Amino acid sequence: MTKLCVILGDQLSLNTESLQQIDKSQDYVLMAEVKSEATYVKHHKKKVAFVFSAMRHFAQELKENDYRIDYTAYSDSNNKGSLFEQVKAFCEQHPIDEIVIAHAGEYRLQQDIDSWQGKLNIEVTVCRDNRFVAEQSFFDEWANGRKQLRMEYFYREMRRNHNYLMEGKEPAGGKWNYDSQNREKPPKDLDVPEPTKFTPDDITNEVLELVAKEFDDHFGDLNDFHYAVNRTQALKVLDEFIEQRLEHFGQYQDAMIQDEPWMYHSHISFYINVGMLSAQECMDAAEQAYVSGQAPLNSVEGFIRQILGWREYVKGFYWHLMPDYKEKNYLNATRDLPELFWGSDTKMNCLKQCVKETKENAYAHHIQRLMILGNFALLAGLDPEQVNEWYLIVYADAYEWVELPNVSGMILFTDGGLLASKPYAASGSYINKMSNYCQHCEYSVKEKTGHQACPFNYLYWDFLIRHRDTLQKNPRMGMIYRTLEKMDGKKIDHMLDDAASFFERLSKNEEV
Ligand code: FAD
Ligand code: DLZ
Ligand code: SF4
Repeated sequence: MTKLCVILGDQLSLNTESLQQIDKSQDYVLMAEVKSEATYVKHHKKKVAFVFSAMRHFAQELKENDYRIDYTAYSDSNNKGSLFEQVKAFCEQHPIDEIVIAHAGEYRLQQDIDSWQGKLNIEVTVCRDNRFVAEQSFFDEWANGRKQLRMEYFYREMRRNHNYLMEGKEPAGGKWNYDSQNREKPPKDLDVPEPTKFTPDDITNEVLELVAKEFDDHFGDLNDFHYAVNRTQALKVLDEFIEQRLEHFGQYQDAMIQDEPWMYHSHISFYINVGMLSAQECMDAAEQAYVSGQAPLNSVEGFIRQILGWREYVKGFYWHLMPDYKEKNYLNATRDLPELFWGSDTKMNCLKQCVKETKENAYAHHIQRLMILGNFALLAGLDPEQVNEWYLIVYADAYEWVELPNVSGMILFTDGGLLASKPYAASGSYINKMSNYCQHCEYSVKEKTGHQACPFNYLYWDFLIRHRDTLQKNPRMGMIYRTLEKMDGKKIDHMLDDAASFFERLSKNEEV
């Protein structure tokens, strides 16, 4: 009885469930860099480079651990172009009785895997995806019968069940959530630590050459590649985060500073999403820093909430609601994604900075993704399909299970309130409060109408007016609609005119 274990590019852990099912003295492991996965969307160059290099390093680790590994590189002459064809070719040459694979992270690929058994006439066993703390059935049971799926309540159950930051049955410090202490405006002289960087080794350099040649037409810069590509390096990123950044993580979680793309965030999403780091070890390290007095509770709780709360929640949410969730468009948004998302000129400094950093790093931190890029996509009524594709392309941590709920549910409100209780819409004053972008902008954040006015100001009101019938019944939007009622009619007309002219220029891809 010989088994073939297939390891996907985001399953790079010796603890992957499928590896536990095989006997390494006689079974095989297959990994392949394939065109179908590398181009189903035109991933950022740095994302492809990161995944390929991480895959090659993991294959080396498997070899060192005596696994019989069949690795197909992108340019190999026997590369068949898709995972299925690669597996099929292997099974034609070897007597394979069973294929084992851990559940894929994306619906489209899992659908494909589900068809392999019928097509190959070989038993295919799909194992649990143990990159997550909770089983899918836990989320499904929690979600069944609820009209709204609020992360906060899911998170509390996860804290209790997995005993993170608990003092008996009570949350550490008496509160579940310390976000009220976590929204500080960044001070002028903040000295943000440098991110952990690595010099590319021979394997990475070879991959960088390959990507430069084969993926030249993909978005993104390839130069200055400094990411971790193996577990030892990823652990160093985690350690340095705990030592240098965690203390201020909560305090500056929502802050943005010009030319500071990394801030006090952990930069572990690339690694945790490909299995190089486990969710548990990241949270354990943070909790330990709290216990030893190295980091305050507001930071540690905030960090653990992102992983035990948000990360687990969006994964459960995705599998609970796919495939229908992808089709939702509650606000009937249809505008094409403008060229400025791909780096064409814009006078809006906050957008310019976030797109520039995204292009350079295949990374932007949460509040840039949510309150600058996402807020603009929401206010401008951009087509959800195009916005989702953009986010899936540009970030090196993007896989549909995490990208789709964040984009459709959190920023675009396509589900009408299943994930978020209200749209995350904001005017320029929020951006001015949480960043110093406005100080470097050609627009004036203080002006509400006219050529100099910050577009976020009139687009915000235009959005609220455009969707008044749908949104004003939302209890959390009542106050803002009451403010609108009291606004001067002429001022409203002026803002609507400004928004119309902005959209006209945007649709012609003129500089805005
Ligand atoms: P930190 O701020 O240090 O947070 C720690 C960890 O918590 C992250 O590494 C991540 O694993 C987890 N986390 C934090 N927020 C979220 C969240 N909202 N959902 C799920 N996990 C979370 N994250 C991705 O991993 N892939 C994506 O494709 C992705 N797309 C996003 C799209 C939008 C519109 C928004 C608003 C958020 C998106 N996020 C995504 C969530 C979040 O922005 C990133 O996880 C985070 O910026 C990664 O950087 P970090 O590791 O420095 O995170
Ligand atoms: C993201 C990615 C890329 C760029 N390339 C490959 C690849 O060549 N081979 C592979 O097995 N996986 C790759 N991946 C990761 C997959 O796209 C990922 O496993 C699915 O999207 C499911 O999450
Ligand atoms: Fe962005 Fe408006 Fe501030 Fe300019 S003024 S940076 S467009 S929020």
